[in-house]
Order: sequence, then structure tokens, then C-alpha cells
Amino acid sequence: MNKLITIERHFVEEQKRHPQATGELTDLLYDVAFAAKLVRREVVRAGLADILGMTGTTNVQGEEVKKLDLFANERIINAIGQHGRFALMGSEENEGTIIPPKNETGRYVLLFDPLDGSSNIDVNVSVGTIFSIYRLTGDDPKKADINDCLQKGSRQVAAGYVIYGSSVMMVYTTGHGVHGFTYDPTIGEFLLSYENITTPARGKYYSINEGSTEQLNEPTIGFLDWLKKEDEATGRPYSTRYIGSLVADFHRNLLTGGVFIYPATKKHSEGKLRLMYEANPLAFICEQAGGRATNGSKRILDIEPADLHQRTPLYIGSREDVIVAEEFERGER
Ligand code: P6P
Repeated sequence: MNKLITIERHFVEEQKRHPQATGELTDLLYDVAFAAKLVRREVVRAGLADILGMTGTTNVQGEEVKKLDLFANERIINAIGQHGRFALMGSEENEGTIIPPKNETGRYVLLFDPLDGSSNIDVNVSVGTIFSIYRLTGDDPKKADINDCLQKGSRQVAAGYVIYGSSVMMVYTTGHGVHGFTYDPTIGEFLLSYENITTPARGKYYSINEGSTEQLNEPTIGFLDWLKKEDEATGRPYSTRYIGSLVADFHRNLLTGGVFIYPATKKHSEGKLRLMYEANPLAFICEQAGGRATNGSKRILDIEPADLHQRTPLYIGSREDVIVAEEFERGER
């Protein structure tokens, strides 16, 4: 019988391994795990509660907002904001920054996508919550402002996601490996199920919306053709797997190996996915698992952000596959 290690116990054990740790990050991660349990409770019964469907409003992205998006957003803000550990928050659902209900002593910033892929929720496809944590750039929580949110991804102190799928999992990193926890509803705990996740150097899947092929540049089309060619030595052709829910596609490729691509297209000239609360946290996790994440030419974690909701092309997953994609983008293949 494997040891039953709750995510909270894992946070504490991780903290003990770093003598300089103050315990603050452990408390932050407690808060995030608690909020994830609240969101999970509603997501897994979404078809029964009156939280499906549209709110009749649109968010800052111009996208229709689903009731569950708003529910998840409010739950995370209130459940996490009440402990005073975060000075500032940024959410995909909110145009500006959010000052949590209690922020007097907060020394951290939380950026999050409360329910990514929510357009899939009505048809029972996996969706996810993605989060990213930074330290304040200054010492006074009262002086926290947008600049504390606009830090390069390489300055994250923690990142993770929750995937609400056939089972509910929470995956996180604090820069010391990637660890996955599966929710056991019989005891209401996230239990360690994948310690020190590493992603294969080369994958077996590629994930892209092939419906956009006519909107892609020649190098990206060249890369897709390369992935589909027969070549035993490199395990090609890869199989295509595209759920249309970023966390689900990323999580599968993280465990099995593969590459997810959302490039610039005619419709999304800067890419569709958001840098601060999608690409950066997943890039931190991916690199910690031995993978690679770029915008086609530049490391995601090195991109200097200019806007809370800015978008970026995203090539993320198995290291060797992303390198090949970059070689196509540089015209070297
Ligand atoms: P497309 C969901 O709306 C999302 O933001 C991501 O979860 C997903 O990877 C992507 O958009 C899918 O976009 O254009 O292929 O439908």
C-alpha cells in the first residue's frame, strides 16, 4: 500500500527541504488547493446545478461568459483572498487587477484562469484551472500595482493547474520538480499520485487545431507535414490529439510526451492563448518536467509582459519536438 500523502503534507515536506523557506509559500498553496476543492465540487455536478449556460455577458476577451466561469472566478477570489496572503490578483475574467478581500499583509501576487476551456463544460469535456504565483516586487502590499503582475515568467515562485476530468488532479511546481495529486472524494483530499513528473524528450502526439491550417504560416505547415511523415527512427508519424481544452491537451502531453501548438494565425495574429495566466504557468511546469516552451523563437519565460491579457503563440511540450518546430520557424528545415 503506497503511503497516502495529502497535498498539504507534500507542501510541508517540500518546505522542510528548503531551510530558508518561511512557510508563506506553503500557506499560499494551501489556499489554492482549498479553492480547487470548492470549484471541483460545482464542476463535477455542473449538469445538475443551475450554473450551466451563458450569463448573457461577455468578458474582457470579448468571449461569452458562462455561469461556471463566474462561479469559479468568485470562489477563487473569495476563498484565497480572505487569508491576507496575496496583495494583488489578476484573472482572465477581470479586465483590471483585483485587490483581495484581505490584502494587508500579502507579499505575493496570484494570476489565474479560473476555468479554462469552459466552452467544453456543457458537453462534459475536461476543463481546468491554471494559476501562477509571484512575489511582490516591493515590500508594501498597499503599494502593489499592475507592475507586480507584469513580471517575466522566469520570476514565478510557483505554478500549477487543476484538471477536472475523469478524475480531478492538481499538478504544481515551486521550482523543485513537478508533482501530481489525485482528488479522493471519499476523504476530500488531493493525494500524491505522480511524484517528480518528467516529460519524454520526444513525444507521440501533436496537438493543434488543424481546422486553422489555411491560416498558418509556411514554417508551421512544414512542421506539421514533418510530424505526419513515416520515419521509424523518430517514431513518426505522430498521432494527432486535440481536445480544444488547453489544460487537458497539456496534461496528456506532459505525461505521454508530445507537442501542443497554438501559433499565430490570421484570426489570432499574436496567438490566442494568454501569456500571464496560461503560457507562463504551463511553461514553468513544462520546463521543470524537462520540456520546452517557446513562442516559436523565444523562451516563454523570458518574454517581458506589457499587458495583463496579452496573448502569445505557444509551442510547448517534449523538448526535442519543440526544438524541431523552432528549426522550421527559423527556416533551418
Ligand atoms: P480553438 C479554450 O477556449 C482555449 O482557450 C484553450 O483551452 C484551448 O486550447 C483553445 O482555446 C482552443 O482554441 O481556436 O482551437 O478552439
